[in-house]
Amino acid sequence: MRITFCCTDTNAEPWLMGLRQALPQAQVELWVEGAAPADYAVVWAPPQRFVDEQTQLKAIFNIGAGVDALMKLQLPAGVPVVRLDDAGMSVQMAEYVCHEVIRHFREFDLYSAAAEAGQWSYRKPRRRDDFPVGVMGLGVLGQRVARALQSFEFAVHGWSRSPKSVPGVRTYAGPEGFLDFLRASRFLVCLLPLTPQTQGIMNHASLSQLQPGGYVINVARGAHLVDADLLALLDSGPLAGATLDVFRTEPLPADHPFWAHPRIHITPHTSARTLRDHSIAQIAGKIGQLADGVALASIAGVVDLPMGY
Ligand code: NDP
Ligand code: OXD
Repeated sequence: MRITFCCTDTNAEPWLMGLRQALPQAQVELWVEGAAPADYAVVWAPPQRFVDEQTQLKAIFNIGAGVDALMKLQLPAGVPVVRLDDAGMSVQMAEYVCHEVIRHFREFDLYSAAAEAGQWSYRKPRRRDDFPVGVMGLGVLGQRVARALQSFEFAVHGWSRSPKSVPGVRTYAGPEGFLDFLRASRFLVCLLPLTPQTQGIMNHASLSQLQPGGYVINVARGAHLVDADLLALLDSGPLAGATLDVFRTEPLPADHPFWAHPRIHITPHTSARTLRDHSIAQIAGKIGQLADGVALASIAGVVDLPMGY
């Protein structure tokens, strides 16, 4: 069995070593132009040339949860794409989102500023009920985040494409449920895949529907957000702040207004990192299953190509 590895912006060597250890029967090689055809590919944002050349693939494994970079390519018909299914990311995402929700709700930035000024000053406690959280996307990561927020007794609302039942979460689905979902939310957490339907979904019209003092947390993809609309709503008043982990251009350009905005918190696409060991174990397990003839339908993380996620 041959496995080809083609991951942009990734230190290949430890992945190659890990895959070789996990699949000793396989020949695992870094892709170079003109390489021999492989049975399986392990990729992150490969070039079109890669898929054009690798014509005998039985499956493509993406070393991330989001497949938007792959969906921009002309993929060969009939070759399944398998994305990471959690692989240690959901707990990181839960930590990150809870941290940001609690930091804002408890006004910890103001306490830090007071401490820096040597002031011992109390703030009036805010009512948790006034800070309902809306989670857009109730998949692997969204549901984990919703569960974590519930443990801090926040009211959690969730929105997905198809109707979902998630214990303790008030759920909404499809375009018809979107307005009610937004109106029920003060925090808005984006955990949607980037598809033609979700591109630019956080814009002036949608963000204006959040409850007063709305707070945006984007941990999905930069293109979900219309940057200028967020800035306008922060500066004109209805939105209180935003935490952004993902951007239309990454790294975020030095002259982007987000950097200097006093109510925008920025992290460098780090809310849930791909954990190499977890990911290799998951991918190797699935390659083993496919090689043993296990049906694709029973493998978690197979992408619905027409849906784009
Ligand atoms: P899933 O595929 O498990 O979940 C996606 C959810 O979004 C599903 O609930 C789905 O609905 C919903 N959805 C999709 N399209 C629509 C739509 N048009 N309208 C409403 N809801 C929609 O993905 P994950 O939870 O694993 O990951 C989500 C995203 O998080 C990834 O695509 C990636 O971009 C991002 N990510 C970011 C990371 C970071 O470090 N910042 C790390 C990892 C992932 P339904 O349930 O009906 O299918
Ligand atoms: C992912 C990411 O999609 O890290 O996994 O953004």
